[in-house]
Amino acid sequence: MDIASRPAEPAQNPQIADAAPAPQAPPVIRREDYLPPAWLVPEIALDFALGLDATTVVSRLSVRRNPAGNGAQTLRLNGDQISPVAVHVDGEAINDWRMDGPDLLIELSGEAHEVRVETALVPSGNSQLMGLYASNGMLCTQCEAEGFRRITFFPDRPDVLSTYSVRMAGAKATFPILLANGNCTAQGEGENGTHWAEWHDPWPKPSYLFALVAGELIANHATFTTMGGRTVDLNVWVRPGDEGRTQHALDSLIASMKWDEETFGREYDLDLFNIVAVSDFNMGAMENKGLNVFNTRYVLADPETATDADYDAIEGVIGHEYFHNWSGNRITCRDWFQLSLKEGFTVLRDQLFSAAMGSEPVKRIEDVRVLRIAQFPEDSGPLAHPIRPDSYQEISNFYTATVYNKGAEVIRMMRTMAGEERFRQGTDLYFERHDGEAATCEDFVKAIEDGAGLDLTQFRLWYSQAGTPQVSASLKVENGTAVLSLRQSVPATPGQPEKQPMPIPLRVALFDRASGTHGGESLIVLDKAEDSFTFDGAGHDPILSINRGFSAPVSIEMARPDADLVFLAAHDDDPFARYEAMQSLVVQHLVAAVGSGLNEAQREAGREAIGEAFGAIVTDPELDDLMRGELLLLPAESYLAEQLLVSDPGAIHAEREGLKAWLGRKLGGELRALHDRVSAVPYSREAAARGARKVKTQALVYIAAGDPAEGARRGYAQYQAASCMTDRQGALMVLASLDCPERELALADFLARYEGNALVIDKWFSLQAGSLHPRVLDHIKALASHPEFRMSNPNRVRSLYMAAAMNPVAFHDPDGEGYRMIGDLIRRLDPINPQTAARFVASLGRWRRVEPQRAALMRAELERIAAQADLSRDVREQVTKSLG
Ligand code: 0A1
Ligand code: ZN
Repeated sequence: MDIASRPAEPAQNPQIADAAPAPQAPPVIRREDYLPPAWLVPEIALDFALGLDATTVVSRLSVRRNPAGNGAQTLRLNGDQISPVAVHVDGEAINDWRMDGPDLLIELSGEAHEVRVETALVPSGNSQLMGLYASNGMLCTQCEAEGFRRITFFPDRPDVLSTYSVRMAGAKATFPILLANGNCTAQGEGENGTHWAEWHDPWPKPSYLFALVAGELIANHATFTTMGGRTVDLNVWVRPGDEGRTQHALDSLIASMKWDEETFGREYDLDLFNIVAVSDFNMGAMENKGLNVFNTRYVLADPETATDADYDAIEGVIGHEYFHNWSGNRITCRDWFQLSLKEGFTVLRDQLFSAAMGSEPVKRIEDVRVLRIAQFPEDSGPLAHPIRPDSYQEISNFYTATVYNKGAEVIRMMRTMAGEERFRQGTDLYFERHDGEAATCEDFVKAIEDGAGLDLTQFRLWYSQAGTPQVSASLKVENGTAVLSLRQSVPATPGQPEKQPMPIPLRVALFDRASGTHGGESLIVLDKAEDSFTFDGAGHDPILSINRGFSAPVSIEMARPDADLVFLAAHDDDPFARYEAMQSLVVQHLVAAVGSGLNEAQREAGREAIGEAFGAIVTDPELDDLMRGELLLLPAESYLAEQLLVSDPGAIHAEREGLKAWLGRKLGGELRALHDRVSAVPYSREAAARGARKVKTQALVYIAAGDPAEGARRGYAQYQAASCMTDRQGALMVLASLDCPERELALADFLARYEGNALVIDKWFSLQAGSLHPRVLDHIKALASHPEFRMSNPNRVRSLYMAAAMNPVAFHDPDGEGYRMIGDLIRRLDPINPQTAARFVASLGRWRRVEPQRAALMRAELERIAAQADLSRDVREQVTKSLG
C-alpha cells in the first residue's frame, strides 16, 4: 500500500485524554522571560510521503542537551493541531511521552538521543495556509513564524538551528517537481508511478526557514556567477502557462545578487536558488533557505497584465527575500521579539536596492508615504508597540508596519548619523561577528556602534519606546544669526505612559528668499526634550527646510506661512523636501478647513495658494514626470485624520474631494494639455515613459473630479487605447468612481478580457471596492457573492475587503454599514484563516480617534466580534487590545 494513503490514526496513548484543556485566555509571552533551549537539535532528517489529501511525515531528530540550557530532563516538542502517530527514542518505540496542550513532552536522561516522531497531515484541509498545505494542485509549506509545528513536533523556536536532510516521495503525475532547501542530492523512481528526491541543506537553520514544494511546475532558468566565482543556478518556478510572465522576477533576482555584493559585500552561499510562485499565500513572500516561496502577485508580470507599480513591487520583494539570505538566514533572530533585527534591516536593504535601480528621490517619497499611511496610525492607536515588542499573544500579529517599516527607519537613522562608509563598516562587523548565530537587536546595535564608531547608548530608546515623536520647531533670526528652537515629545502609548527624549537626527537648511539657494545643509541631532541650534550667515529672513530626506520618522509641527511652503515646493534642492512642502501646504489647509472651519474667503485663499503651487508643478518643463507624479498626489485621508485628535472622516473626505474638484476646474486646461502630452508617449519600461503613465492617470483623476463628463469621455478613451495594464487600470479606476455608462462598459470588458487571470481579476475586485461611487457599498455586497469571489484565497479576500476597509466612503458610511461589513468578514474568515482575519481588526480599532457617532458604531462592531465564541488567538488579541 502506498504510504501516502495509510490512515492517519494517532498512537493510542492514554495520556492524551488526560491532557488539560487549552486555557481560555491565551498566555502572554514576554521578552524578559527568554530562556535558552534545554535541548538542541543539531540534525534533522525528514521523510515525506506526499499526497494532497494525506501526507505522512517521519521526523528523526538528533537531540543534544544544551550546555547553556537549564538542564531540564524534559524535551518539549511544539505541535499545533497534530498528534503523534508513533514516537521512538534511540530506535525503541516508547509510550511514556505525554501531551501538554498541543506540545509533545518526552523525558530524557543523558546527553544525546535520536527521537523519531511520525505525524499524519491533511494538506487539502489546511485553510490557514500555515504548515503544509495544498494550493492550486500543488503542495507547499509556510513555516514562519510557527508553522513548522503544524508539520511535525519540534522545538519550534528560531534559536534552535539544525542541518536538514529531506526525503520526499509522491505520485509523479501529481508532483513531477520535488523541491526543498539546499541542494538535491539524489532522486529516483519508485513503485506505482511514484518518484522521490533527497535534498540536503548544508547551512544550519531554524525550523521557520524549512520549505518543501511539490507539484507541476515549470522554471525560467538562468545562472549567476558570484564575486567569488561560484556559479549559481537560478529558477523561477510557476504553474505551466505562467512561464511567460517570469522574466522580470528573474532579472530582479540577478540584480539583487549583484547589488548585495557591491553594496554590502554579501555573496550567495549555495549552488542553487529557487523561487516558487503560489496562488494561496498569506503574505508577500518567504525567505526559506535556497527555496523562496512567493505569492504569485510578486512574481508574475508582463506589460499587458501588470502595472508599473506591480513591476516595482516585484523587484522590491524579490530583493527583500534574497537579502534575507544574510540578514535573516545566515544571521537569524534569537526569539520573535527580535523580528525587526531581520525585517527592519532587510526592508532598509530592499529600499536602498529599489532606490538604486530606479529613482532615489521618488523611492524615498514612496517609502515615507507608506510609513505615514500604514505605520503612523499604528503608532498612535491601541495596537502601538515598539519595533522590538515586549510581549505578544500571537506572533503573527507582529508582522507589522512598525516592525518592518519603522524598523527600517530606525536603522536608516544610524546610517544617516554614521555616513554611508562608516555604516558599511558597522554592517561588515555585524555580519562577521554574528554569522551562524541567532542574534538580538542589541547585537546589531552594538556591532554598528563598534564598527561605525557611534555612541548609540541613548539611541537604543528607539527600540524600546513606541509612538511617533512630535517635534515642534520655531526659527528666530537676529543680525544674520538664526536660532532654531526644537522641542520633542513622544506620545503615551499602551503600557508606556511616560517617555524619554530620543536622539532625532534632522537634516536642515536655511534658504535665502532672494537667491532661492541655501549655504549648505547641516545634520543636527536633537537629543533633549528641548534644545536650540544656531546658524550664522542666515540672511535676514531665511526659510527653514527641516527633516530633509525624512532623516527621522517624526512629525514636525511648525505653523508656516503658505508663501514659505510655496517657495520650498518650487525651490528646495532636496526633492523630498519639495514634496513635503507641497504636502504641508495641503495638509495645513485641509486640517484648518475640517478642524476649526474656514469661511468662504479663507477657503478660497487657501485653495488659491495650493492652486498656484499645483499649477507650477503641472506645467514645469524641468520636472521629470515620475517626480511630477509624486508632487501631484494629495495627502491620504488617513494621514489627514492623523493630524487631528478626533476626526470626522466624512468631513475630511468632503473637503479633500472639494479641493480635488476645485483643482480640476481651476487647472482644467493645463491638466487636459498634460493628459494629451503624456498620452502620446509610446509604451516602454524606461523611466520617462513610466513617468508619463503615472501622470496620465493622475491628470485624469483631477479632470474627472472637476468635470465628470469629460473624465468619463477621456477615461473611456484611455481605457480603449491602453496598450498596457498601467493605463488600463488607471482609466478603470477613474471610471469606477463615476456614475456613467462608460463605467459599466469598461468593467464588463475588463472582466471578460482577463478571465482566468487571478491576479488581474483581483484588480477588478479592488478597483470597484475602492471606488468613490455613491453606491459603492451595494457594489461590494454584490461582489461578495460574485462567482469569482473566494473566501479561501487571501489575495481575493484582500482585493475586495482590504480595498473596502481602506475606502473612506465605504468604510466610514455614517450608518455603520461599512463597519458591519468588515466585522462580518472577520467573524466569517476567522475559522478559515485567522492570520488574514486578524489583519482587518486594526481598521475598526481606530474608533477612539473618530467622531463619537461613528466611534460608537465601530466599538459595537468590535464587541460583536469579541462576543463570538472560539475566536482564534490572532483575532482575540487584536480585538481585546482594540477595545481595552
Ligand atoms: N519573512 C517574510 C514574511 C512572512 C512572514 C510570515 C509568513 O507567514 C504567513 C509569511 C511571510 C518576509 O519578511 O518577507
Ligand atoms: Zn522580510
